[in-house]
Amino acid sequence: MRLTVAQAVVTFLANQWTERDGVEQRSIAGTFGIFGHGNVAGVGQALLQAQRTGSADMPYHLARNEQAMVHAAVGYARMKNRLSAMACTASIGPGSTNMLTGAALATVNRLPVLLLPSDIFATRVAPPVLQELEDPGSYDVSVNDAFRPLSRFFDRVWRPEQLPSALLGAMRVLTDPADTGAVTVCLPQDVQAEAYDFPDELFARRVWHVARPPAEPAFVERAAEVLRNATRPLLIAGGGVIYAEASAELDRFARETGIPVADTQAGKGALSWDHPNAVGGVGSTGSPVANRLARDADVIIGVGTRYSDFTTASHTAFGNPDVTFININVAAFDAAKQSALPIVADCRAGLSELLAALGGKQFPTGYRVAAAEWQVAVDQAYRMGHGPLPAQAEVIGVVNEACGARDVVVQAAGSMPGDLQLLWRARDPKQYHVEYGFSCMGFEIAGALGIKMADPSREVYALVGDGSYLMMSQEIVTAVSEGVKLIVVLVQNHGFASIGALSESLGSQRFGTSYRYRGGSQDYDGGHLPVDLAANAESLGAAVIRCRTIADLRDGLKAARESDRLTVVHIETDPLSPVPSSESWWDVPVSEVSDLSSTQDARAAYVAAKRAQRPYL
Ligand SMILES: Cc1ncc(C[n+]2csc(CCOP(=O)(O)OP(=O)(O)O)c2C)c(N)n1
Ligand SMILES: [Mg+2]
Repeated sequence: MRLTVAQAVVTFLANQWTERDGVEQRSIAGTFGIFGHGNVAGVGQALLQAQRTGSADMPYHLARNEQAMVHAAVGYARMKNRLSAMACTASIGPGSTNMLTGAALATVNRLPVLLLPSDIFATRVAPPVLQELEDPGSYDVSVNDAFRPLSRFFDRVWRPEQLPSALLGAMRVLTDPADTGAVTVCLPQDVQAEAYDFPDELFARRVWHVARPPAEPAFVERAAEVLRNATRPLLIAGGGVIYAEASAELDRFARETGIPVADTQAGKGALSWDHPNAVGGVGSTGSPVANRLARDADVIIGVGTRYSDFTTASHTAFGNPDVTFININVAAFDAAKQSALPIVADCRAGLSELLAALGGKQFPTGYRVAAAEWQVAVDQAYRMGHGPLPAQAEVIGVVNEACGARDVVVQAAGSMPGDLQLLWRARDPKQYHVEYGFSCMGFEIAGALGIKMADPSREVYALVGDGSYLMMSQEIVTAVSEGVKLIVVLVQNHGFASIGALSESLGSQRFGTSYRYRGGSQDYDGGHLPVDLAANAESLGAAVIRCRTIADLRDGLKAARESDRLTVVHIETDPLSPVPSSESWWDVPVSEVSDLSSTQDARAAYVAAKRAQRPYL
């Protein structure tokens, strides 16, 4: 088939399918993009031709910012449990480098996205092309080399002959649950438009089977032996449980063994909050119930978790001197963490096999009393009646109660991820979407767009801090133009409640964390700025509801749900409002020497806290 390289890419991608458990879906369901001279006549022409002639089914979605379009693609892939993803086409130079943060975010979160940055001329007839880096020491280096460490697969197609192997390599990594992340195929500007006689077989319908690898029986037997001799095990459910759709197996495992189940940010919702074995989040922003269980546990069963420092409370969460780990993970890299007994397997398969090998072993369920008491504390936080401005915990409570069981909440950075992990009651494995691998400010609205595109049957709530909103809110315009309805809850607290509190706890006196006029001192201690984010959202095409009180918010959310327009619900909260303690810690180093007494005090507390840190060797 004589096609340009770009036409071949589009035709190939339209014919890739993913299959797991007998269900087939499109591997690459569509393409986000922003055109410039690097892709308008190559990939752009190919997408146009596909639409006009019907030669390939590849919907195109015009984004407003390249970083944000990768966030949208990530939201899409996570909602699809990594079985379907989106491609992103960007122009050369800044269009492509704008995708770097999104690439890192995808790879950190182990979520598939296909990035197609445009690249410098392969033929080098008139260098430098507009926006070319020019490395005097190497003519084949371009800005796109910055994608290499951020991508799980990286290739550059200097010649059309290389395209088949590049595309097949890309698909292999995109569809491998152990290896997936950002996949980058750079397309030089001239090569995109170059024609070549591609073999017909390249464009045949291809189905990528997504495996559920079973565990090595010897490892399961050894893990069962360890567990049979345990007295206080705790299971930690990570995002892998949700991606493997293993909630039913986890439920069975928990009910039949009695073992309590804590969750990570990515794993929240793997079991419903009111499951008899659920004890809430574990780690720095986890529930005190889970953290007390973690402190004493003799065996930790980590299922589908990458053990971020928030999960391990920077290696202070597990205090039993004899604690050992059993990890079930599809990725050998994660299964081996904490010197664990590694069960390298699909979470669903691994849980079933381990349960069968346990032979009916049961553990005491006394923790249920504390878990029930904790829920009373959550209720109180939801209704604390804080004033004069409401507390963020109350906002979370109202959104939680407004949400139907299948609705989705989206967040990524600021003080909300911690408050949400502590207080949110998730009822469905796909309800809680907090991007906390990269915790990237600005993910929320763009991510919500991709989530809603992946499952239009669900109401999607993006909770956005004022800092995140100012960093990246322009995808409101994309959502409006695509007819995608979102509910954006915009929480205005005039700066960084999160880093402000962190700064204070580390002796840095909230320096440089508030959005105010530069006042008399050297910090921003003047009045509030004349910034009206609600008006800003309105100007981007959103319907806006301004709320002053929690009662207003309840009414506002009801109106937003009933509307078919993207609606921004704006509320101001008290950045200093309290939440219950997690009884946990997070390692953020404090200056060892300082002339400030606040830093000296924080350093002393830091040194004391670090004593609880363990290597888990
Ligand atoms: C892109 C990016 N830059 C910086 C940070 C560091 N950071 C984490 S939270 C935060 C402040 C967030 O402010 P806001 O969205 O208003 O949330 P709040 O803390 O007020 O809840 C910053 C700067 C980050 N996570 N992401
Ligand atoms: Mg804020």
